[in-house]
Amino acid sequence: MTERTLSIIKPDAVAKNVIGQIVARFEGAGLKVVAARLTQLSQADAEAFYAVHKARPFFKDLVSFMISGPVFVQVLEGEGAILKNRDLMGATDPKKAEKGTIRADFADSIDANAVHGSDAAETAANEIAFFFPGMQIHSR
Ligand code: RTP
Ligand code: MG
Repeated sequence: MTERTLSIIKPDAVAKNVIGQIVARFEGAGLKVVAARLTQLSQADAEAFYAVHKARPFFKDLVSFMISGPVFVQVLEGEGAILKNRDLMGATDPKKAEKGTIRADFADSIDANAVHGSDAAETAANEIAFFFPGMQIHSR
């Protein structure tokens, strides 16, 4: 099934100047970028985006990391895009991420872990609407 998912290249990976290398992984796996922008999240944006984690002990660190520099936000489209993106990303903790995954190759720590990806159909729809509200996104 053709799906859409939200991907964020996080501040650590943007600072390392590897946006292109990460997008190439998506493209190499057959995912297409159908919307994209570089943006600086405010504290309120980051808190709202990661609201599901509000009660978790890592929430404060997560929010301060996500606002520490610009992020590159994209909508990826393709067959099974949600799971495909999660597979390309690798495990949350780069030490546990499989060889050849984005987090194994580009992430430094569980906090600075290079990428975000939606984890299910419902969160993908909500996250796409969060970053690209009311926008007509064209398939390609
Ligand atoms: P993401 O939402 O960013 O794609 O990451 P994920 O699904 O792999 O992991 P999730 O459980 O949703 O956690 C969101 C982010 O919070 C940080 N985290 N820290 N110290 C910890 O135990 C811990 N657990 C999660 C990570 O930066 C993770 O990406
Ligand atoms: Mg998550």
